Amino acid sequence: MKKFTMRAVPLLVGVGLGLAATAGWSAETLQDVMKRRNLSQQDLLAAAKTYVPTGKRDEFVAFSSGGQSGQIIVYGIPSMRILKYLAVFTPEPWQGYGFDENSKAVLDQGKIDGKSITWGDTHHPAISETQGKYDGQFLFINDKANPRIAVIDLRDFETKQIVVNPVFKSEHGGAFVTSNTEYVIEAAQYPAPLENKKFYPLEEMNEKYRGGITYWKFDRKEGRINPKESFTIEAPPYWQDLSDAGKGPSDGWSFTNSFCAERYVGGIEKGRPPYEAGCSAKDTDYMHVINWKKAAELVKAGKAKKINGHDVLPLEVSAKEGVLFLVPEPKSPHGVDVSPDGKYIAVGGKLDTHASVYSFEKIQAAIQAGKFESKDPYGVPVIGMKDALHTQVQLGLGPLHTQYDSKPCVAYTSLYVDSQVAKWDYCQGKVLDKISVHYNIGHLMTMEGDSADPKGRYLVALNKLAIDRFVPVGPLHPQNHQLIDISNDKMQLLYDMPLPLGEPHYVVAIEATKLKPGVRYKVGTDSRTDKPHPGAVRAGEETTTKKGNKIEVKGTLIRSHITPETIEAEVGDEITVHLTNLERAQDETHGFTVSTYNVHASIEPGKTVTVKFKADKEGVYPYYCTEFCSALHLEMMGYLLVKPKGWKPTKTGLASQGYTETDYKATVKKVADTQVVIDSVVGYITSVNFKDFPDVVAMVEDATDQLGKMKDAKAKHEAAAAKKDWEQANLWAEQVWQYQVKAADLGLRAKTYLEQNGAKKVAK
Ligand code: RUQ
Ligand code: CUA
Repeated sequence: MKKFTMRAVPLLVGVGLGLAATAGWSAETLQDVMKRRNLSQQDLLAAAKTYVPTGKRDEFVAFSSGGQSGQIIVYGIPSMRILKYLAVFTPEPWQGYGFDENSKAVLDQGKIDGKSITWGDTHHPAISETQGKYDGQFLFINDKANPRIAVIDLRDFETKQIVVNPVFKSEHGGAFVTSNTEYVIEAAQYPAPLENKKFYPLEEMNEKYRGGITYWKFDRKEGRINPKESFTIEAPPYWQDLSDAGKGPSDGWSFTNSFCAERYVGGIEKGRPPYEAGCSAKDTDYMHVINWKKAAELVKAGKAKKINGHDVLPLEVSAKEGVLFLVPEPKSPHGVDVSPDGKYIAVGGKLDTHASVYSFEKIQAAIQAGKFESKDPYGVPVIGMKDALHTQVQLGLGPLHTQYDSKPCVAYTSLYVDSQVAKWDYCQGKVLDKISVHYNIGHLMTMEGDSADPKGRYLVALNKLAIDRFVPVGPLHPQNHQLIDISNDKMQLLYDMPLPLGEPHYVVAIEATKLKPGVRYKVGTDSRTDKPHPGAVRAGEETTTKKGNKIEVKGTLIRSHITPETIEAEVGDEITVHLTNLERAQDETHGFTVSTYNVHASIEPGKTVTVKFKADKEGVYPYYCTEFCSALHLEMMGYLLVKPKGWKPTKTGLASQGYTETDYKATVKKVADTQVVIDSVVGYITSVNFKDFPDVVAMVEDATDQLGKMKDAKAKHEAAAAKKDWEQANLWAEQVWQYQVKAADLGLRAKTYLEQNGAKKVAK
């Protein structure tokens, strides 16, 4: 290897000793622990099934809706350890989301009628699919309250795009993707006029209010939704609820259920029975069966009308051209889930005891034969329930959502009222097992269980209520996700996981090995656009420029300093700071904030981020790095000096530290001693096959960088010493030592890594 003359630091080397004296506690046996903690054999078995030993990783990664937090919660299965919150619709300070300019631009895409909306009611995450199987590239999630869809790139787990639905006022049946992620489906919930900012009275519900299903075109290469090629299918003012896309034989079709097909209008203040009474009065509602491929062709052929500048396929066209069909579903349906082979569609009815399994083949046969039992008031053909049903299975009270097992014909359905999960055979139509959950389960989720290739193994019950399961934390309880082992005939409850961030509605879980996120960006990347950031600079190219009252800083971050260390401004100046993290080592993120100016950024290795603010008050404002990034992290700071207009300095030069020749010599000796230790670490690293470990290579590169800077500082202290300027000489010698410290920090981490990962000796 190149000149890698590292010198470690006594302070870092001494740490490894001194822990050996504590071996005494391992004397307790398993039996002792069971007794002391009052654990049963069952508990132990459950623990063994969920425990992921220190240093090991989970088999699956779950992406949970964050409910009202507007975020996504990422956790591992089976450990149920939370790994990250993904900032989506809501500002999140750790990630700088909504506090730096680049992420603000993403949040701003979600403005509605010019208004910033800083929260979301997220319901359904969806992982991108290829041929119906999770491919681990992208994640989508909807916002029910403010009809929007967000796109998250799983290369860096960052939100890249928010699109606002141009015609809905609320939505629920999204995000669901088609088999090859051609489209992301989003269905409305509460009917409203499709035209924006247009009033019609409730009396005109039947004529002027509409539902719909939007098909957002996804451009996989760009990693973004293309709104121009997206369209909406106008639907009757039934309350569209959930959706799912067909796959295999049903690819090209999608299914959206609905409730309140009564089109009931409540109004208790006018003496009318409430919505809940009127909306569930009839025995059936309608599943919408949609030929989206045909719809896309019709839109291309110019059959859509523009509403709010967006293509909407009119109801008459869909009814006439064979795009939209309805099939009755039992009482207040909820959940519509296509089987892995694409042949069946399971629907739960909140006020029914059955799950209804529809056959796609039968639906097609009825359509082909033109066999319809009626038309709805909008002229949409209705297929008879009997002509579409494969089977109905009595499961229990309040069946909602269904997920599939890796075993053929096996499905799981949540029973809200019974607080149970039913395991059943949807081919034969029989119940196989039931298990109680705590309490009032909404969605449930099996591993990749809504894809064409479910993995079985585990099921998570997303319980709406936790009640008594956890240590009380006040009237607002956490949610309870319960992990259930489904690998055997009988289901086994393994673990309760409190989720303290909104009400998660749905979760999707993918095999961890399918995710391949990066650990750093190409230097100078704007992560929100995936393009080179115009404010990026390399080491030594940092600039601060002032034009009129605009100050622009192009700075860098590397352990342990921010360049520049001073920003001078006058009251009223507008300050833009672009910062590039120059680190290559994994996990060396720096943060950046300026006291009392409400800006913050998280700058991961390679990233460039911009913060902007107006220096509207005179004073002295420290800025600093907010991530504990090295032993000298606390020194990673600088001052923003905001001077009054026309201010003139009265004093020049800084106070002397009073360093003498003795101080300088002591520092030089410290540097020499440190070098000896560094050399031994370098000796070790270069004696093994460190080049086979990319993480170590990155650390070595960073350490080499640090050491590369020593030369300049050394020249400076020697030149100052020659002039007997002991102050400058000592300080520059100290700086040499700082570079050593940082290099040693990396070197020791690399050494530990190599020792723990079985590095082998190599011939020199
Ligand atoms: S919901 S509990 Cu998916 Cu919004 Cu069913
Ligand atoms: Cu960088 Cu702390």
